[in-house]
Formats: sequence, structure tokens, C-alpha cells
Amino acid sequence: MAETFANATQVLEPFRGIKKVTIEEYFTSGHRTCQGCESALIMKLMVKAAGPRTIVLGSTGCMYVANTTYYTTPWVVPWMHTQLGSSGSAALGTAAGLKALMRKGKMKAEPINVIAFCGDGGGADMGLNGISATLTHKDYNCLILLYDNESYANTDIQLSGMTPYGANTTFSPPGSVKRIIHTRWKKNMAPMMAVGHPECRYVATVCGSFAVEMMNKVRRALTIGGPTFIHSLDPCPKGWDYDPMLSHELGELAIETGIFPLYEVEDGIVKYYGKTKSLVEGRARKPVREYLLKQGRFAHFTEEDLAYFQAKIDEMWQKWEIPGVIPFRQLERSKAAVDVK
Ligand SMILES: Cc1ncc(C[n+]2csc(CCOP(=O)(O)OP(=O)(O)O)c2C)c(N)n1
Ligand code: SF4
Ligand SMILES: [Mg+2]
Repeated sequence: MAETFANATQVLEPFRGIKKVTIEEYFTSGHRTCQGCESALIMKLMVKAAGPRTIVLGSTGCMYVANTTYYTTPWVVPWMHTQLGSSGSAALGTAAGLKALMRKGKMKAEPINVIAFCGDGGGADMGLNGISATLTHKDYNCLILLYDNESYANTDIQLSGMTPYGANTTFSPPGSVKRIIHTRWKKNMAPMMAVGHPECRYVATVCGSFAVEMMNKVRRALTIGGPTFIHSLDPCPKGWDYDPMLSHELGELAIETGIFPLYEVEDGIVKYYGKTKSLVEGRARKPVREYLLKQGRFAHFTEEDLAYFQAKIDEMWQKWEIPGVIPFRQLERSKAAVDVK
């Protein structure tokens, strides 16, 4: 009977400009993240966009540990910690639990946002299976937000599957004999979620340097219905080794160099945003060295390393089927035809 209520989403209109953003905060003082931590900013924007009728679930990592020191917390909304690889199952279980309680009349039937966040270690590495499973369950409304600071930051900057090529981490310190220890390219997380999960209607990338856009994507993700996924790139002064005052600028540079494109995929349609849109329309990308050399984790890069990194980014924009998003390329038709004999 309460079926429609139990699966209804909130009405969250997009903020039309910074002056229209609500002033209420649901992630306030009481956290102990580093100065300039963009992941903390993402938490604040995420829950500001979602509003008071929201439950936040967070897997282990900086955003759990630094946000819930004994007896202090910045969370104003209900909040729960979940195991490192469990953001997907926490989201699905909570959404399913709420729906069941509402259906049985054990709690008031009303739309409640369920957001589970995970780090890159917890989400793109350990918890990938749980997130994938959740994105197949179209009957449950929940958002999984992967905050990507490009390392296992909380345990002292170990490399993850999202650490960029060549970065200095505690697992990949450059040496005099071998300069580049980490030689793998970062996972392409958002498209992996979008392409592989036909029931997931909304996937987006965001960056805290573009706050209104970020909040509006959260609002869209929470209102479209079913499970959704957002990937944010979060400059991390400690792990990336830079002056905290550069956090905002580094976020912008990640987009302007084309390293991290801002887009959304809604019902299979790719829409580019902001500065990424102008890159797609022909505006020149800034050289990757402007972004990389501001960070101590790339201080050992030689001209050769910078050229390699640049070539990989150029490839994303010049050769990919959907620039910056989908890497597949088609062979010429004659060569692509499968020889069945
Ligand atoms: C199963 C499991 N393995 C290892 C740990 C130790 N651990 C706690 S936080 C953390 C780092 C998580 O990295 P990420 O998800 O990227 O979040 P960040 O710390 O970067 O915010 C690790 C390895 C754990 N809590 N649980
Ligand atoms: S280590 Fe990085 S992600 Fe963790 S609290 Fe500090 S700035 Fe934020
Ligand atoms: Mg991390």
C-alpha cells in the first residue's frame, strides 16, 4: 500500500547559482581533517545538497576516522560507519531496510536519502563488487559517492588502483636505481560503473572546485530513482604533498589539463560540464606539467615522464570513442569483421 511512498525520492530542485544555495549545514565543526582537505569539502557539499532527511553511511578511511573522533563529529544527520569494502552493501541494505519498515507500517512512509561514501581504496579497489551489485538493484534509491584522494590516505598514503602513474606513495617511493615504481594507469571508474550497469540511471564525475555543479549532480543522483554513482576527485595536501592553499587551484587544473573530465551519464547520454565542455568544443588543454609539478608526489618526474603522461592524456582526448570518457575504438569495418571460417 505504501509502495509508492517507500520508493519515492525527495524533490530537490537544482540550485540556480551560488546565491540560491541553502545556508543550512549538515557537516559542521568537529572534524579533524587536514587543512585544505577537499574530501571534507565534498562531504559538506554532498550533505548540504541532500538536506536534512538524509542518512549517510561511510566506509573506513579519512572521512570516517577524522570525522568521528571520540565524542566529536561534524555530522548533523544520522551517520553510520561501515567496513572498508562495504559501501555498496551498506547503501543497499539501508535502502532495503527503510523500504521494508515503511511497507510494514513500522515507520512513517516518506522519502529519505541514503548516501554511502567510500574512498578510492574502499570503493575502486576493495569494495568494487559490492558497489557493482548495488547498482543492479533498481528498486532501491541510494547514491554511492566515491571520494578519490588517489591513495589509501588514512593509513599513510599507500597506492591504490586510483593512484596516478608514477606518483610517489609510501608503496612507490622513487629511488636512484628505479625512478618510477608505480607504472600502472589509473582505473576509469565512472565509465566502468555507467557502462556495466544498465539499471543505474545516473553516473557523474565532480570536483569540489566547482561546488554548485557538484551539489546539483548530487541532487540529480538522489532524485532520478534507483541506485546512482558519483566519482569526485579530491586534492589531498598530505598525500599529494602541496601547500593546502592550492587545493582549489589543483582541482581546477585537473579539469583544465583534461586529466579529470567533468561529465554525467544520464540514461546513457553523456553530457559534459563547465570547463570540460569547452575542452570538448575545442579550447586548448593546459599542459599536464602545470598540474603535476605543483605536487611533491611528482617532484621526481623528468621531462620524459612528463611527456609520457601528456601523451596518455592526449590519447584520451584524440583517440577515444567518447573523448575523456570511453576508451574503446573501432577497427575499420573490413578489419573488424570476424572471420567465422
Ligand atoms: C578490510 C580492511 N583492511 C584494511 C583496513 C585498514 N585501513 C583503514 S582506512 C584504510 C585506507 C582506506 O583508503 P581509502 O578508501 O582510499 O580512504 P582514505 O583513507 O584515502 O580516505 C585502510 C587500508 C581496514 N580498516 N579494513
Ligand atoms: S590525508 Fe588527505 S584526505 Fe585525509 S584528511 Fe588529510 S587531506 Fe583529507
Ligand atoms: Mg583514498
